[in-house]
Amino acid sequence: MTTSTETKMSEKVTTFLARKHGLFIDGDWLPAVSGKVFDSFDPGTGRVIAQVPEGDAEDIDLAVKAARRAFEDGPWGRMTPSERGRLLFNLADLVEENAEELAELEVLDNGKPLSNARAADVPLCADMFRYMGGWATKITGETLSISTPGEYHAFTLREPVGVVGQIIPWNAPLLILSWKVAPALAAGCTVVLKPAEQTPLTALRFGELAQEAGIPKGVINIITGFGETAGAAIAAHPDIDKVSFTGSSEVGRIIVKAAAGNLKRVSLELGGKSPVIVLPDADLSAAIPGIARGIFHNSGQVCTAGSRLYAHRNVFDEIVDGIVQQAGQITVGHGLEDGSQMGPLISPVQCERVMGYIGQGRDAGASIATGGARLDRDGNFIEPTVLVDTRPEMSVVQEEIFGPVLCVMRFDDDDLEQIAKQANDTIFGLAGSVWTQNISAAHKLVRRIRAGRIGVNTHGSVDATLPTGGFKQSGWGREKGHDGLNLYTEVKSVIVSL
Ligand code: TXE
Repeated sequence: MTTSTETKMSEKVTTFLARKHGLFIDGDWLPAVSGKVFDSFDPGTGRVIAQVPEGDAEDIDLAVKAARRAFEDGPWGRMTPSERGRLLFNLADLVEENAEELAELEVLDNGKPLSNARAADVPLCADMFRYMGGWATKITGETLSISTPGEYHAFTLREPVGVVGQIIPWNAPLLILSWKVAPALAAGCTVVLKPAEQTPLTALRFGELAQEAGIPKGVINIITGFGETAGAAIAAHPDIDKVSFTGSSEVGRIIVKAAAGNLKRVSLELGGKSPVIVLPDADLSAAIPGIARGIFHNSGQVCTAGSRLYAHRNVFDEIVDGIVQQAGQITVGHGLEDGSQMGPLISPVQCERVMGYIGQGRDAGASIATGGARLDRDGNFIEPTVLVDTRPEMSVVQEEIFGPVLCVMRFDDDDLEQIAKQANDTIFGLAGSVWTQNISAAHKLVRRIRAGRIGVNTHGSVDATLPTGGFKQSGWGREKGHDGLNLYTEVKSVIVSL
């Protein structure tokens, strides 16, 4: 029997899912050395949609050797920056040419609504390759004014870090892949990438597009597999020069320890608990939908989600009513269903985790203004949820829930220092937003909030130019923008005696 979602799948996607998939190593598609495979599930139905190889340490080692050869022996290292840039442009074009297939695969793998994958994930992935392709020809050092001019000529070079390991999560698989692969390639590095075990499919399709784009063999290697095996092997591998990780803070710490073995460079994009501050003069007609989008987009599975709302007493009731109303209007459904605006959570485990937090909040005295329950259907669906009467010490306010759950708190005075203090009162520092028409208050708060990205009258954007990353325990380094490129270069000082 075919289901309504299966009938909506295009022929291309159906054929891709049914294929025997391989690990992408040195330009070839290979089974795992162990011969093992694992299932990939559609989070909107809970059904198995594909099987992929279960790579582990042995496969990672083969991939690292291929990446090392490609880095040292060429042709990658001998290509001109403009040739490298052109290959990235080719990749961007191919992502666009195959946009519909990639969007559909992303929906089946991750659960997000097709409209979101079409409007955001896929075009932003193409943008990222084009943006970083442009940087390939603009990687420069500096001429230095050394203290004994005339006797020395001193300058810096920016060189590729080398072989990089990249471990990505499941919440925006294709987009986060682009944030890591595009700058690495622009800088001249070679890559061993591990997608999350929940979402291996768009990475595998991307590997085929990389081949079609003309990226030389060994430059990009893609190993599907689990975190504790394949991921851990990347973090610990002695011949990987840098590891870039996006995921939980807990695993971030494990990566740091493993990377200490050969002191590889580490960049981390970890959890968040981003504050949203609404001052009494805010334009609520913009703030209410903006804040609702900021928490319910991608079912709240966004590291920068605005999950703690601080609203001034004068606007508190109107804001809460407005967001509750918005939440009630969101069509929750399978990502391929017509009109679906919010999909399922990634897995039954994530559903349990989020429901556990809602329960903890209720037990600690929070009230549920809307939502709070699972949907009575197959798949990992939870209603958009708003918790009020939350207090700073509650776990729902302190910890990353990574689901469609907003905690709302009220503040009574106009002291910006106090407001910033509350906003800063977690271990995280990834993002935040301020909603006000008072330009002076906005700028004061921007400087006081300790986070890597702040929106004013918007919760933010994932534009290729905007560096994103964390203060405090939200991570190390910034991805995207020029900073994102610099994560993949080493600075070399050169001094010439004249
Ligand atoms: O993440 P994990 P999980 C947060 C979010 C979520 C929580 C748990 O709060 O509820 O993490 O999600 C790989 N060595 N974020 O358990 O385990 C794993 O295979 C090396 C925030 O899914 O961190 C996957 O590829 N790698 C976040 C990736 O790490 C390991 C996005 C992420 O999985 C590993 C995702 C190990 N020992 C979750 N163990 C964000 N910042 O956007 C796992 N992995």
